[in-house]
Amino acid sequence: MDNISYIGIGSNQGDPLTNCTVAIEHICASGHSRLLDQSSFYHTEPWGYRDQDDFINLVIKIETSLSPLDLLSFLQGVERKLAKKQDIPWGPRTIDLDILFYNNDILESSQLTIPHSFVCQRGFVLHPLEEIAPHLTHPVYNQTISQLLDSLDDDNQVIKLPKERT
Ligand code: PH2
Ligand code: MG
Ligand code: MG
Repeated sequence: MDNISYIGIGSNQGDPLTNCTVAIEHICASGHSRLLDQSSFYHTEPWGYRDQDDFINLVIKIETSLSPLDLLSFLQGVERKLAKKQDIPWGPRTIDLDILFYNNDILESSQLTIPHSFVCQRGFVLHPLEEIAPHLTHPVYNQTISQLLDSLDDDNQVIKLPKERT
């Protein structure tokens, strides 16, 4: 299990806090991946398609023995188990699990792009990521998460929830 990956988690359908928590439980129960760290939960305004409910977002850090593509299919399986519905691009989601980083790897294929293409443009990713990995360096832009957040141009609200409320 010597690969480190950061996963972005989001939900805005049903009970988003529970959906995110259950997704993390699935990841922990897998045997091939271990939870190393977890940000707070964040209440976030929808990015992209605006006419939908607010999201709950967070970021976790895991250790995994899976390759990037195997990790992707595992996470897609968890999304299916939680009955992900995805009719509108950037629209409502029961659960969305995105690989943000995988080691220091840069990977571009038809199935998977790592680092995730939109890490730098989205406050709902950068804020929780900064909480647990401020010094992590983006391998393409060679800037830390804190530096990327400083130059972020996204004014959608991102509100950190106090731990006792989650
Ligand atoms: N996910 C999307 C589209 N828009 N907005 C927020 N706030 N959080 C998300 O996780 C999100 C989004 C599609 O993946
Ligand atoms: Mg997403
Ligand atoms: Mg996704």
